[in-house]
Amino acid sequence: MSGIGDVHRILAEALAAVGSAQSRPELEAIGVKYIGRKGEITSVLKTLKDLPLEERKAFGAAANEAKVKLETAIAEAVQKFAGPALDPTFDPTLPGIVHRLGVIHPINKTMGQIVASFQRMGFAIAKGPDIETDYYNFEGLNFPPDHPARDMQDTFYVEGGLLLRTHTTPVQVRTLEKVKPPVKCITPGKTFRNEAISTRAYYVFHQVDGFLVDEGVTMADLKGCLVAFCRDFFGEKLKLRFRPSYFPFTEPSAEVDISCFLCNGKGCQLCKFAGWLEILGCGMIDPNVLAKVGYDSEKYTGYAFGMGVERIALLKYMVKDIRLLYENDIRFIRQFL
Ligand code: 2NL
Repeated sequence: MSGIGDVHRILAEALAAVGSAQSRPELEAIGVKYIGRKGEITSVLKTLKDLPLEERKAFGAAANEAKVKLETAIAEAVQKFAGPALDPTFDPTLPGIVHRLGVIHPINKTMGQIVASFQRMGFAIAKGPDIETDYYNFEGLNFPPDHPARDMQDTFYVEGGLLLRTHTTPVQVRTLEKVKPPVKCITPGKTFRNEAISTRAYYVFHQVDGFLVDEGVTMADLKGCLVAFCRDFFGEKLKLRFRPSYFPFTEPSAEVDISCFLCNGKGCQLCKFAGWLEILGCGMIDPNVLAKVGYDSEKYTGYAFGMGVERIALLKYMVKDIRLLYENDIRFIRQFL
């Protein structure tokens, strides 16, 4: 036989269990134990019919109240273990946001291809500072003191008699000073010239210079190397033309033209109907330059070359204005996948 005291005791016990429950299944089990079909409170309610009428009322009310209290307590506790509410505005059937891959900038891409081509021919890579001394940029490269390229018009001078290198050739002088021949190396990098900006010129640009110094190096070695590079880079069927030219640091000097890869030399917009495209400058390193880095210029000879990366990129991708390479308009850059 149960009394109201029993109901209160069972309810207190059940509420304590709810309070310490750690999961939904635990709460469900508590529900079954106390208010399920064979639960303790349910059983108590089943004994009502055996009680005298006067007691039945009060006892029934107490047991029902206990049942409701426990139901409410369980319902509240279940909330604690419920997952986050679903956002009613979220539509899982919508297509996802596509994060497009970036692309390599056309200048870096072109420079990487030039560098890779020379690496395949066994050239090492050397790097050097963007800010240079007059010695490495000019003096060591046999620039006469009154050479126009030293003019304030072309060179950005910075504090302390230093300057922004106008070519990457100073790195070659630094390299030659450090190592003994045979040396075979290229110097890719940024260069700076104080020039008016136009469709063809910008005050920052990139250059890949290269040289080889050893005993018995001749102009034929230079030709072989550059023919191999141009055919590798622009196409196997190219013709090359070596035109005599002048650089303070090479003697003899030449400029290399390739037959236009677009029209095969017939003449078109790209080659301005000349059939030829000017690609790079080169020559045999002036013995004065070799002597300045401490080499016996009777024993060693070397060839050297240099090319502007932007110039080659503009030709290769048929871009009409160099400024497009520096504006970084993502719609332009994305085309160079
Ligand atoms: C051009 C022409 C050139 C070189 C760069 C060089 C390197 C050494 C000694 C002598 Cl170690 N010269 N480099 C030679 C001839 C031409 O560049 O038009 N560059 C954009």
